Amino acid sequence: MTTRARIASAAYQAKVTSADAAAAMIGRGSTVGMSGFTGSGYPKAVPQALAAQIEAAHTAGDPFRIRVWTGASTGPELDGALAKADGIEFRLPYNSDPIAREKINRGEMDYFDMHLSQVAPMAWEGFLGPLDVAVIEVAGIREDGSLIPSSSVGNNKTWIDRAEKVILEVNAWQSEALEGMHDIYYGTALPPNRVPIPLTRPEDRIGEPYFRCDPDKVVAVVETEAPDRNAPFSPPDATARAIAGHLMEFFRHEVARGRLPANLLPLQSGVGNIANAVLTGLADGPFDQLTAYTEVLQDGMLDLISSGKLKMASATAFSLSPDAAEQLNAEMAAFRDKILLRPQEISNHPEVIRRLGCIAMNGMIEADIFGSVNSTHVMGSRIQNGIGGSGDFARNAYVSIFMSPSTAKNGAISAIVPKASHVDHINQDVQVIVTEQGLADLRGLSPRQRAKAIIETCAHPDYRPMLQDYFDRARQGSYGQQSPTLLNEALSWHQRYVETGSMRPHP
Ligand code: 0RQ
Repeated sequence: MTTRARIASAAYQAKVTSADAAAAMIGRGSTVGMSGFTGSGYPKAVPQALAAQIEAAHTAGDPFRIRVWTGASTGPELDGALAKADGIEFRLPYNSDPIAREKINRGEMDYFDMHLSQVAPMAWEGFLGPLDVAVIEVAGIREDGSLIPSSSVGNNKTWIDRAEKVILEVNAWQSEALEGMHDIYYGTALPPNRVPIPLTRPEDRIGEPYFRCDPDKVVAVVETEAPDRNAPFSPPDATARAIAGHLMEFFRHEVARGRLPANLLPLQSGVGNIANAVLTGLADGPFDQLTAYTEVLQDGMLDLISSGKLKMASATAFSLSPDAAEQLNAEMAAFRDKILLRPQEISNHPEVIRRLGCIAMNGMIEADIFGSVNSTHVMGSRIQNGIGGSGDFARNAYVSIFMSPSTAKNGAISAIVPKASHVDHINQDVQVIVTEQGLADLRGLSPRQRAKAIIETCAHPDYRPMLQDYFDRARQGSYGQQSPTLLNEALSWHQRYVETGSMRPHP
């Protein structure tokens, strides 16, 4: 079907224009809410046209920048292009683009890294300020003017409702069979009028398949035919397979003890290669009739659905390698009754996560010996991505799991440290830590017991004696003995890395 045929409403057809003309409608210094979540469903043409206009303005000596809000990370045509043009003054709520990351870490771009479930409520509460323009990718426009969502939902409902002007990109690359896969809930309200979210099973439909949109606000419709762009996953290596193996053993054990049902509980799986490897482990494991209540659907989730092991998955976005995205597009109809895409305030809603009892599995940069986790800041100051949805899930999960290789940078850095250089997840929100060395079940353990379990089970053998020696001395010299810590020495582990590129003792 051509892009034009995807625009069934005559009123919207009359608004079709070029990406350049649409970008020119975005005023200098505007706050722009764009669609997009983990490399899917982001606008591809207008941001690039806007980046070119910003570059020209810089060259002409009359520069301007905009403020960009999204669902989560986007693609090179949005964050990459705008950051390269030095066009972003302020960014929320998540970024994984390397050019934008550099600008943020050089102090040239302000970045508000936030819990993804809180973005839409905070926008409605008015704390984020006004929203001038929404730029939203859709898969089509229906005759009645309602919008068929694209490969991510994210915060689109909120941006469309809150923005003064709306620009739509209709992308013919997106599968037409996406229609019907979305569940857009319009029942949220601000306190004191907030009501319970009526969702008790991952498969429950509580909303409608389309976005409502006031046609008077739509100032431009732009036609595109361009793929979502995501990096491919690397095949699971020995480390990832070992982590997956420890987790499978843990699940088997929990089922045998009657602490988890035989088909487990709704799975949440974070971003990255390790998370994807765990899903591959589940495909080869003994568990059937699985469900997922998660944020993003990676290649491994689709494989689990195809193999019949996963009954259904609820998320807010796809996050697929290019091959998996093309394959899904070709086979979308077969997945339609097994996948639901929801707004991120629902996919990540603490109330729902707690009710369903999700098994949360997220990556980390480092954990300290008491189980506090750093997901965001390398050496406590340099942001990698952001907290994303990991906090929404970790605090409210039935079991909250964090996983990582036990070392980074070819063994020069230990992922288990005396004290995390930045804390995203306090030890009370971290119940299980797993590295390729082993899995530490921290539930019900005191800080001193946790330290013993983490050092003995998760730390790499190269670092275990150093950590044990440190902890033994902290058991003597610490100010208090609830969480024994030698403050200066604990942080010197990170200092050592800054000075020599390694956490090993100075030569
Ligand atoms: O750096 O790219 O320069 O080589 O950090 O690390 O090993 O590629 O790991 O892709 O699994 O990401 C926590 C970042 C892990 C991710 C994090 C360096 C390492 C590499 C990336 P290089 P890897 P992963 C729901 C869940 C927060 C959001 C979240 C993340 C780079 O999981 O962003 O959970 N989580 N969302 O070398 C120094 C260490 C290091 C280190 C790793 N200890 N010290 N550098 N690195 N550990 C989904 C969403 O919310 C969207």
